[in-house]
Amino acid sequence: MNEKDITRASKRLSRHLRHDPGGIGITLDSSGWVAVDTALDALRRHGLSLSRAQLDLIVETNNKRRFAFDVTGTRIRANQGHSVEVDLGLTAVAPPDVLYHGTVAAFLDAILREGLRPMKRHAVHLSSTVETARTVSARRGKPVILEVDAAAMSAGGHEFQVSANGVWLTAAVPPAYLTVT
Ligand code: HQG
Repeated sequence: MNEKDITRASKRLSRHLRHDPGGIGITLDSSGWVAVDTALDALRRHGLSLSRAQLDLIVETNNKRRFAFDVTGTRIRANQGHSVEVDLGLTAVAPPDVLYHGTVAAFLDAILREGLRPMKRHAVHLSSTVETARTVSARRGKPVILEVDAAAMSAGGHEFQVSANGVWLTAAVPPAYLTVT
């Protein structure tokens, strides 16, 4: 598999493990897991043939560690980013004092008015570094970086979780905690 094939397969996995399991006829359990054999069979029936070794390579080399196997190695899930209902079983943890969110100018007025909302996903995605926030926003255009006063949010009772791949998650960020950098 070359890099292009790996990226293509990774995008396909993201789609079905986060948003559209039904598109290949699989069902995720309540924690987002599906049996590896089931997923590979379903992908094969829908035009993407991957061996287990190739799947291992995709999971291991993914730049954002988007996927994980369970401890037995027989099930796979996306680490975060779902739009389908799943409970990842993450516990609330104290965030760093400051977190960042990358967006674009077109969304700024709405965000400063109503705060950050999860939109189609389960949670608002935040990062501990400006660099990651910049990369996230650069997918959409010229980055606008928002600083989130996570310490004040936490003190105010807002809960934070961190996914297995280091993405900070929270239900919503009211405008009072946001500063445009
Ligand atoms: C914006 C990718 C209007 C928000 C990335 C964002 C990330 C609002 C968009 C991960 C708003 C939602 C998540 C409001 C938020 N009004 N717009 N009130 N509140 N927005 O993709 O954080 O490659 O769901 O600024 O790298 O951009 O898929 O969230 O622009 O880690 O693994 O609404 O997705 O990861 O977009 O990205 P998204 P995101 P993967």
